Amino acid sequence: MTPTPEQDFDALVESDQRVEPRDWMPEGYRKTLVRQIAQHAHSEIIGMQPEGNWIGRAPSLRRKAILLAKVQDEAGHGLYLYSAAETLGVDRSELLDLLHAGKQRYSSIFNYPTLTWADMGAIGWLVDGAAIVNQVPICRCSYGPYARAMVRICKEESFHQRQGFEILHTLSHGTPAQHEMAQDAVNRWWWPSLMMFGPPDDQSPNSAQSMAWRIKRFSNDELRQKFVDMTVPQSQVLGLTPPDPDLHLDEETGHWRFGEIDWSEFFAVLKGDGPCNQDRIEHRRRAHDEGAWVRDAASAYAEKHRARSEGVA
Ligand code: BYC
Repeated sequence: MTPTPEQDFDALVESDQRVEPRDWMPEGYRKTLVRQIAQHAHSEIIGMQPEGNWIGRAPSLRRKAILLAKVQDEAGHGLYLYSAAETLGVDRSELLDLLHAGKQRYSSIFNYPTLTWADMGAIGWLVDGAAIVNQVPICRCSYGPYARAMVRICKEESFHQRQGFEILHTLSHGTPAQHEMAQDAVNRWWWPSLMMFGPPDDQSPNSAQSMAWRIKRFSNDELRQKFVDMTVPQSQVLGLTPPDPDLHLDEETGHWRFGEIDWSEFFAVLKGDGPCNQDRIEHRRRAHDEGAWVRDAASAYAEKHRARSEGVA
């Protein structure tokens, strides 16, 4: 008997091959991917704001050039991801409209302010570090375009993480005031970074299905634990202390056990009540409106070339 499209799809996923845009896929699979990839793309472009805030105030030309390049990388990641989403039949402008209308999310982490230069270090070390732990498994996600986009993104995130580590290492080993600034940034970014992995497994409505479809390879709690295990030894090299009195090494399992996460803060940020939610989205909408002429000019230019190549003009 010829297999049904659904059986073909299940067999493809089961055998760890990639689903490609023209393959049949369940509507729920397509919708889940659009939600996750769009949220991921939006996070990259909203994530440019907290760091963009420091480009003009970087302490040296070298630091300024590095930060500028990092923020540009994030714009690039947004573009790869919107392109990956477009292979699922949605349009980038449609996704941006949903973001601007508050109907799609971006990562909770970007609703916190960047108060000092040390925050650039903490974002690189902790936020990009968390992003790597979350995104490396997505390189093996069942949907081909998303998995492939993630390969290059992860390589660039590794540079970002190292530059953040280096900023913090320099500050931590500098004057007492610089050390204190670095510790203060770690104090503020530690818990929100743990929240980036999403709600605990027993409150994560999408995990079971996303894992069955092999969009997700590990659960939120598994990745969070992996991140803590990777990061605590690095904090010791930095000479900085995560702000968690309950953090301890479980000798039996080799895992670093951490204290209770304040999930009420996470859900408040998701609802729009984080310290910077309103600023971030207002800034994004304004940038979009002010950039309309650039999109119009690019479209007119592309149209002119198309007409010329077809011999119309
Ligand atoms: N923030 O069932 P769950 C970067 C939502 S950019 C906001 O566990 P899922 C960087 C979730 O969407 C990094 N919302 O969901 C850029 C769901 O919403 P609905 C961005 C969150 O999808 C610039 C609900 O809560 N990375 O690194 O199975 C500079 C229930 O959650 C968050 C990605 O986007 C959150 N933290 O798992 C520097 C990675 N967590 O259904 C750095 C790709 C959960 O109520 N995404 N929600 O609308 C993923 O891996 C998964 O979507 C998540 C969540 C692990 C985040």
